[in-house]
Amino acid sequence: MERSFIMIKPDGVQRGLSGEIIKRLEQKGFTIVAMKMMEVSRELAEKHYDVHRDKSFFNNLVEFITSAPVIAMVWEGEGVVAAARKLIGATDPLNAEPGTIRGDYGISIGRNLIHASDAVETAQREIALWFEDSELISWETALQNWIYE
Ligand code: IDP
Ligand code: MG
Repeated sequence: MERSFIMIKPDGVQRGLSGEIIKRLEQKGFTIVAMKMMEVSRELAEKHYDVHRDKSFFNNLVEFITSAPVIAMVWEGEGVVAAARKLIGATDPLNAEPGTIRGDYGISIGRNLIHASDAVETAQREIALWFEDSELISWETALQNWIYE
């Protein structure tokens, strides 16, 4: 079953939107495989955003992600990587559609509330970066047959 790395960023936690964000993923039918609240080290933040290392916003991004606690999660379900990106909306909240998390709750690109892996291979890299294998809980919801045909 497909998995995605999803993180509620410091602004999402501070604004009390963690429950709302988790609720949206949960109600879609996806399941939580791992979840931890944590303070992010500079080293981890830089590895996570390595692809953006040469961008002008890289330093601000790392500063921000390490500035206050985040909630790091792994979610599971059919097509969860692409579906989570849709639920989250465009990177710039002002361009994100209403009904998406960023579209409903954000304004600034540097305060867009949530991260989600952008591809299945990225998800595998990010999950391995943020979690030990022993932290991932394999389980099947009793609602399986009511969510999947
Ligand atoms: P994504 O989070 O939608 O995948 P990416 O392009 O991977 O977007 O960028 C990672 C994060 O870097 C974004 O979520 C956003 O917080 C920040 N970011 C991206 N582009 C800009 C920018 O132009 N200015 C400031 N921050 C940016
Ligand atoms: Mg990205």
